[in-house]
Amino acid sequence: MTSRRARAGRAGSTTRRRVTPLAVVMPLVLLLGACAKDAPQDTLDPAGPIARSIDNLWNGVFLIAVVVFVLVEFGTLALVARFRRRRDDDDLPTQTHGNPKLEIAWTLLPAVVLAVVGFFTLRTLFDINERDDDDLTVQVVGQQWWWEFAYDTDGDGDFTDEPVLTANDLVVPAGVDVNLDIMSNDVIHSFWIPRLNGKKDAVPGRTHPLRINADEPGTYVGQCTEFCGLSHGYMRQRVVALPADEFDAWLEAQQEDAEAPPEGTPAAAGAELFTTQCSGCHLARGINDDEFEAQGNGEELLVSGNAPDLTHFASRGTFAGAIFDLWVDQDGDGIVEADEIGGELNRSALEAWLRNPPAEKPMSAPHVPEPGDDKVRGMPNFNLQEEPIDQLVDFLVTLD
Ligand code: HEC
Ligand SMILES: [Cu+2]
Repeated sequence: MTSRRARAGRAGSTTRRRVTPLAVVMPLVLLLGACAKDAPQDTLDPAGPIARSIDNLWNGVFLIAVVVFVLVEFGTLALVARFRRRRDDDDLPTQTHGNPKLEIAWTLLPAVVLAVVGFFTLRTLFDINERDDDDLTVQVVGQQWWWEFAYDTDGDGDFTDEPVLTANDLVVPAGVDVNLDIMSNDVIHSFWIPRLNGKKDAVPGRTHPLRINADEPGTYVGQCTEFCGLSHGYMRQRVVALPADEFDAWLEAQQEDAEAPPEGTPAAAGAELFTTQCSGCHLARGINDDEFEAQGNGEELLVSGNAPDLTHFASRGTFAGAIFDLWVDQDGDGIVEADEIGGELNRSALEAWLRNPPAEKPMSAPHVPEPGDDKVRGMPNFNLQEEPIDQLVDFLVTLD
């Protein structure tokens, strides 16, 4: 006959056996995860002066925290060991109440430590937020689920009189401060490029300033860090820092209109399709200006009132919230860098996007919208056939 206790004992030991590997594996996974090499979104690996001053502050605060932790933990352990109950001794230790000297000390000491930390934190905060209005300013607009960047090229504080409007890739000159004015068209998002600065929320109806500065030309990745609905996990952003002369050339080129593809080519057929099917939301300047305006600039169809400007679509490294590579990542480091843009087209990804966008990236855009319908979030499925998809892709890559 098995007693209840024996059964309970067996059950207990099986749970224990199941729990033990998990208890070992979980901390190990965390520990190993923290050891990741080549992690592109590493705040502890700052790539510019602003991120570096945050890192310096963090190092100091961490050091203080380690000292406090060691003192408190080892102090507690020492006291436990010293006053533990001994086998032959059932007496309580001498009971005391209060020790003014000790209590004053452990009130004052933390206050002093916090005041020191607070001083350096505030100093860093003021330091990294000080901006010079003569620096290039870019308006950053978060929306479900991608970022738009508008450039104030003449420095007059207005972003709408400039035709420089792009998405996903925030192109900046390397080695100088760039001001960002961060906003949102729908819900709260948060802009973060960990190697260049801290996070800043994008809140509808407000403009939040941020500054970035990248020492070296390169591509710095980040992601939206405020839950913003269905595809929040598929909302990324990149900063592409270029040498000054390349940046100037980029800025010039972005101001040009797109050129219509030569007549009779598949790309020309694509442009035609684009004008009829896509003008409700997307503009390619020089291609569908009139239709875009007539069909409501995206405002009639979209909750955010806005879809990516495609005038220079092919000059970007990624698309759809920087989730998909537009060009093949030649060196296999997981990031399409400036010198890989315009190389080998990642054609299958772009075709898949046009075949059924909500299947590639979850979006609440279930059907082909008409003006007057409920507004949609994201790009709907147009049930396009393979031939028009090919033609559209041929057209889209001419938009460089
Ligand atoms: C109802 C509005 C709407 C229509 C119509 C529409 N799109 Fe889109 N499109 C969007 C939105 C919104 C996004 C951004 C989706 C995201 O990244 O989450 C997008 C993204 C894209 C992108 C990626 C752009 C980038 O830089 O990230 C391409 C390319 C594109 N659309 C092509 C097309 C083509 C071609 C058509 C016509 C067949 C079309 N779209 C019609 C709303 C629309
Ligand atoms: Cu977001």
